[in-house]
Amino acid sequence: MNASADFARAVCPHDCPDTCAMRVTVEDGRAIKIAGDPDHPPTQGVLCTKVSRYAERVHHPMRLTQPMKRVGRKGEGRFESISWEEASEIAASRLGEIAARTPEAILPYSYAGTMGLVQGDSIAQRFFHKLGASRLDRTICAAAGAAGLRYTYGSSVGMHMEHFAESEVILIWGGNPIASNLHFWTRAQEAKRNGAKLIAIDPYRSLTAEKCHQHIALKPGTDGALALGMMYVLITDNRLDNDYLVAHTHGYEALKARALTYSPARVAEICGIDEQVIVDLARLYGSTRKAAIRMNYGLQRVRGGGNAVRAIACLPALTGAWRERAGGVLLSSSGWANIDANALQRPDLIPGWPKRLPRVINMNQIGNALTHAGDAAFGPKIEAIVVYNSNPVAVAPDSRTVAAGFAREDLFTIVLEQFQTDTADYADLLLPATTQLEHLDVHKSYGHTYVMANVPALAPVGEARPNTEIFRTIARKMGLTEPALFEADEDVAAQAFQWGDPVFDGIDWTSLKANGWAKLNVADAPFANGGFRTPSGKCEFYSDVLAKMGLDPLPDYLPPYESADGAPELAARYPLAMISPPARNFLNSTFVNIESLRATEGEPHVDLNPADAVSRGIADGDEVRVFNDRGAMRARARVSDRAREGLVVGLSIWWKKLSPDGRNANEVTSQALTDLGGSATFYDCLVEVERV
Ligand SMILES: Nc1nc2c(c(=O)[nH]1)N[C@H]1C(S)=C(S)[C@@H](COP(=O)(O)OP(=O)(O)OC[C@H]3O[C@@H](n4cnc5c(=O)[nH]c(N)nc54)[C@H](O)[C@@H]3O)O[C@H]1N2
Ligand SMILES: Nc1nc2c(c(=O)[nH]1)N[C@H]1C(S)=C(S)[C@@H](COP(=O)(O)OP(=O)(O)OC[C@H]3O[C@@H](n4cnc5c(=O)[nH]c(N)nc54)[C@H](O)[C@@H]3O)O[C@H]1N2
Ligand code: SF4
Ligand SMILES: [Mo]
Repeated sequence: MNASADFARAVCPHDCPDTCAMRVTVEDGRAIKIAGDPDHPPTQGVLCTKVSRYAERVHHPMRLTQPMKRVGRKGEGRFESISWEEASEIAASRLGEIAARTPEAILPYSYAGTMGLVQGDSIAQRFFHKLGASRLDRTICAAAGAAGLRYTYGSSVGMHMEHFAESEVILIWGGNPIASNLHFWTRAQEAKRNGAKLIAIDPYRSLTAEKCHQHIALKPGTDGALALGMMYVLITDNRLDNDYLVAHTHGYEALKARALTYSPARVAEICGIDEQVIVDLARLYGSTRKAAIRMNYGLQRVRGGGNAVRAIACLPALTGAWRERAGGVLLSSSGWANIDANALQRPDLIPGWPKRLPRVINMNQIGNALTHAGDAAFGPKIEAIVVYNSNPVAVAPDSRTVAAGFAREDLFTIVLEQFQTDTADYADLLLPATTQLEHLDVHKSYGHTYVMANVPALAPVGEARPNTEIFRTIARKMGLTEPALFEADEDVAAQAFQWGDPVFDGIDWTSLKANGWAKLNVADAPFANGGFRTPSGKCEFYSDVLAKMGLDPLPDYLPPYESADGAPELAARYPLAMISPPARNFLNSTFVNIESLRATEGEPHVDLNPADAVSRGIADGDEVRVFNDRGAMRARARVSDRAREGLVVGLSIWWKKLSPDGRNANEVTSQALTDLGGSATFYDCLVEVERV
C-alpha cells in the first residue's frame, strides 16, 4: 500500500496515449475519489469522464470476485463459483495434458486491457514460453503505424506532446483527440489561442473536426495519396529545406520522382476533395517550420495504412520542421522508452530457443485460426486459448467467425477478466482479475515522454488476483519449477526497461516507485540534427530494408481492398464505406457496462449522409440494418452531413450483449491485413444499409 496520508498514486491503465497520473482517495478499503494529478505535467490534474468514474468500475456490483466454471452451453454465460484450488486444478490438468503432447495447440490471446508492463506481458509470457505455446502477433491496433515509423525514422518516436502548444500549424490527421487524446487537445487549444491554425483530416466531422479551423473530409483510406500530393506541391513550389534534406534524409531523388506522379488533380480524384484544398494545405504546411502533425491510428486501419504513415512521416523532413521542437510528427512516442523484453518475457524459456520457435498467430485472424482444423501449413488445431486483457468476441474483426471459433465444444477456454464480457461468456474457466487500484505496475506512454509507477491503493476485491499471480498459481499447480515464473511483481517491474539507455539517466525502479513518474531524457527537438534510428541514421524516404524484403522501398498510395478502385464488383453491391472509430465514453469495449457511461452514448448509432439516406428511404432516427457478406448489425440512423457522402460511421465498440440485436460493428469488418505490420483493417470495409 502507498502510505500517503491523503491519497495513493496510480496510473491510468487504459489503452490511451495520455497515460494519466491519478490520485486515489481510499476510505474503509474502498476508493471513494479518483482525480488527475495536478503535479504530473501531461495530466495537469484532469482525467477524462470515463476514468473519473473509475471507482464506479472498481467497486461495481458485477465485478468478478470468484473463480467460476462453466455449467451452461458454450457462450451461454452460465457459471458456478469454485475455489481457486479447483480452478487451478482444472487449468493445470488441461493445459498440462495439451502441453505434454502438442504445446502449439495452446494459444495465449491478450491485448491492452491494461498497458502495464507487469500485468501485461511478463509472467504470462514467461509461462507460455516455458510451455512452448503458440505465439501471438499483437497487431490489432498499431502495427502498421509502427512499421511505417520504423522504416522511416527507425522506431516509434516523435514530438513531445507539450510542444504542440507552441506550434503555428497543427494537422490533426486521422484522430479525434477530444475523445481519445484529451491532454493533447488541451495543448492544441493553447496553440489555437496563440494564433495557430488547426486542420482536421478525417472523412467524418468528429467532435474534434468541428472545432478546428478547417476540416478536410477525404475518402477513408486515401491519406497516402494526400500526403504524396502535398509533397508534389512542396517540391514544385520549392518549399523544401535543402540543407536538412542533404544532411539528414536518404533517397530524396527517388521520393521526388514518386511524388511528382501525384499531381493535385490526380489526388483530388483519389481523395474526393477539391484540388485547391490540396494546394492550400501544402502551402500552409510549408509556410512555417513550426508545423506539427498529430497523426493518429484512424488513418492506418486500411490496406495502405503502413504506407500512409510512411508518406506523412516524410513531410517534416522535407520542410525541415524537425528543426523546431514545435514541429514534426507524433504518432507514437512509445519507442523512446525501450522495454527489456528479454528480461520481462524471457523468450529464452521457449524449448528449442533460439533455433526452433513456435508458430505465430496474427491476432487479427483469430477467427480463421480458431475455426481451422489444422494442417501442415497452419500447424496443429488450436485446442486451448487463454484470454487476458482483451475482449476478442467484441473487438476482433469478422466477429461471426470469431464467435464460431469460441463456440467450439472441443476448445478449452480460460478467460481472466474483471467483468463478464462477451468473451467471458464463452469461457470454460473464468478467473477474476484485479484492477489497477489493486495491483502493482510500471508504465510507459505512447502519447507523452514520461515513465510511471502504479502502486496498489486497495486490497484485491473479493478473491480477484493479479494476472501475474494467476499464472504463478497455475504454474505451481502444474509442478513447474522455473524460478522466473515465480518472481514477485516488484522484481518484474524492476527489470522492465533498458535502464542503461541514456533516456533513463537518473531514473531507476526505486526512484520511479517513490516519485510516481519521471520524464525521459529526450531532446526537445529530437531530430533537429538528424540522429534517426534507421540503419542510415537518416530519415529514410527510401528504405533499403524494405527493398531487401522485396517490398516497395518508397511510400505509395494503395487503394483500400474494399473500394471502387480496389474491388469494383464488391463496391457495386456494397457501395458505402463503413468506419467504426472509438466512442467518447467507451474505451474500446471497456466501460460499456458502466451504466452512467453507456447512458451517455445511448444506443448503437450509425451516421449517414443525407444523400445516402434519402436514396435509401432512411430518415433520421430510423432503425437500420448494416450488412455485407460477412454479417449484419442493427443501429439507429443519424442523418446529417457529419459523414461525407458514401460513408457510414458507427462509433464503437459496443458489447454485443448490451446491444439490442446482440451484435456490433465487427460483424461486418474483415480479417484482411495491412500492407506493412500485419495490422487489422477495421476501416477498410464496404457495406450496404437498409431500413428495417
Ligand atoms: N474515448 C476513447 N479513447 C480512446 C479509445 C476509445 O475507444 N475511446 N481507444 C484508444 C485506442 S486503443 C486507440 S488505438 C486510440 C485511437 O486513437 P485514434 O486513432 O486517434 O482514434 P480516434 O480518436 O477515434 O480517431 C480516429 C479518427 O480517424 C478517422 N478516420 C477513420 N478512417 C480514416 C481514414 O482513412 N483517414 C483519416 N484521415 N481519418 C480516418 C475517424 O473518423 C476518427 O475520427 O484511442 C485510444 N483512446
Ligand atoms: N470495429 C472496431 N473494432 C476495433 C477497433 C475499432 O476502432 N473498431 N479498435 C481496435 C483497437 S485500436 C484495439 S486497441 C482493440 C482493443 O481491444 P482490447 O484490447 O480487447 O480492449 P478492450 O475491449 O478494452 O478489452 C480489454 C479487456 O481487458 C480487461 N482488463 C483490463 N485490465 C485487466 C487486467 O489487469 N487483467 C485482466 N485479466 N483483464 C483486464 C477489461 O475488463 C476489458 O474487458 O480493439 C480493436 N477493435
Ligand atoms: S483514459 Fe486516457 S485521458 Fe482518460 S484518464 Fe486514462 S489516460 Fe487519461
Ligand atoms: Mo488501439
